[in-house]
Amino acid sequence: HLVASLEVEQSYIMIKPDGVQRGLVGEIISRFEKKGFKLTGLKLFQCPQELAEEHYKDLQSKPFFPKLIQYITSGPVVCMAWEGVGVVASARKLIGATNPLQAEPGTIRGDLAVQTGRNVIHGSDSPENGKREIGNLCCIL
Ligand code: 3AN
Repeated sequence: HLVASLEVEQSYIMIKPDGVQRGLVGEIISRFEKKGFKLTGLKLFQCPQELAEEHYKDLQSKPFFPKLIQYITSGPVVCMAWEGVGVVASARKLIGATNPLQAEPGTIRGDLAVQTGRNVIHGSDSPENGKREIGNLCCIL
């Protein structure tokens, strides 16, 4: 359970191919803007296989890993860096639970998604991973 810190942090937020395809980019950016976070990088990007595997390397041994890589590389994603006090934990709250059926109404996944395998958005799970993920994708931001 992530507790919001008082530090200025950066979170890597990525709108997945289903979110882009469904026209949810504006709606999602708007939620982060209205909350009060600062957008410090943004790019539409077609993720190559190798970078997708690096991004999700902690999930390599999971049975759904091949499907996850296939999904994330299936179309363009919107890569973003968002900055602010406690942004990592706060973004996770705005995003909601991994399984959209368990995500609370009012959250992005709770309002806009149904399936875990099509859950619209990614957000860093720690400030360290925020740095790592933005670093990995820095070439593209
Ligand atoms: P979150 O995205 O909420 O941080 P993680 O890091 O556990 O969740 O999982 C990363 C991604 O892997 C999820 N966003 C989802 O797309 C996929 N995933 C996680 N668990 C499952 C599952 N049981 N079946 C299919 N895909 C999954």
